[in-house]
Amino acid sequence: MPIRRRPGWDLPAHTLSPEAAVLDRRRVLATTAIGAGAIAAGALGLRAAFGQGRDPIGWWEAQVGNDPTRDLYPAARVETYTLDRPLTDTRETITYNNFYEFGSHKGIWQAAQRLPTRPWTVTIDGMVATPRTIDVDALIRRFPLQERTYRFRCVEAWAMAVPWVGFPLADLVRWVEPLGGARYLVFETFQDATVAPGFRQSWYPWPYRDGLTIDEAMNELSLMVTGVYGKPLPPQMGSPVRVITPWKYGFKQPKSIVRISFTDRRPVSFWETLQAREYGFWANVNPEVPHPRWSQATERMLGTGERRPTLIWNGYGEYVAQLYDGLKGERLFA
Ligand SMILES: Nc1nc2c(c(=O)[nH]1)N[C@H]1C(S)=C(S)[C@@H](COP(=O)(O)O)O[C@H]1N2
Ligand SMILES: [Mo]
Repeated sequence: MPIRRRPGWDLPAHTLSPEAAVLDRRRVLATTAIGAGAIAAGALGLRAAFGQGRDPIGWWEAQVGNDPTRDLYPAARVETYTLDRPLTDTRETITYNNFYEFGSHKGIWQAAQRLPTRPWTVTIDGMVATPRTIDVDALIRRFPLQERTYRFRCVEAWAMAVPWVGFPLADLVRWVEPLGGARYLVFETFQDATVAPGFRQSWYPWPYRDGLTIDEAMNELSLMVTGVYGKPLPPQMGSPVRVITPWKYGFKQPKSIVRISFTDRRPVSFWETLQAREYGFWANVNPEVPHPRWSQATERMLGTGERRPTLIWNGYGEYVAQLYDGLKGERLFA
């Protein structure tokens, strides 16, 4: 049985995400010995390096000035994907994040500034015609970038509406030519304990990973995201490249990807490894299937706090419902 418990480094309870509350007692006790000191040291180093209280937008603009792909922005907007709600305020989006590598709370934007996003390579391996490792700038320049406005829904019931910039994941899949038997692809996040304190929290099954079926990856909605709000991604949002599948809960959408593997076996994700009873493979947004610990009927918009009814498939059923026709017996929620 999972229990809700406050870890030893004593975050205010309201900043601790429900996703983090899956830890069992043994793991929680282990943190007090090692975790607290390591995290405190990381935070101090950061304050020394960057100074306190800098404006998140200012940080971002400074990074954009050094980004080798900045000439690709802003990208042309594809008008097909319309929203039923206003875009979420930029500052809210870039300062309220889940990125457990940098801490199991929402306020990691400053800690994430330590992520060295260049040089950066992405390895594409497993069941593909030609496994390869590609420089991320070459990857980003390989496919035309476009802007799309999408709804985003975290399994914790907060939501936002975001203008992402990226290229269709289908373009990448076609380029790498999966072998006939390949059925899934798995995204893996960077893992470097010298830049992110979360890796010292050894009860997490690092690196962060999650996967999709090839059919899901080929769906027109699936986007390899390199930017947001007309600029390259800030580190806290998964720079230099992440994946976005807007009909799925946020945890299915790994950030700062270093590897994409093609396989014939269904992968077990980071969250599924931690708590299979709560987080499964499909993780499609569904207001009628509660999380074991809370309802999914409504969501809270970042910034405004507005409560809205959650939409089945997060409102993208016309694009994706047919992907799941043969799977009615499976848990299609989390
Ligand atoms: N590498 C990595 N990717 C991740 C996560 C994470 O902790 N690490 N959290 C996921 C979860 S739970 C959510 S809700 C989204 C949050 O994305 P955002 O912070 O850019 O809004 O990132 C997802 N991708
Ligand atoms: Mo999430």
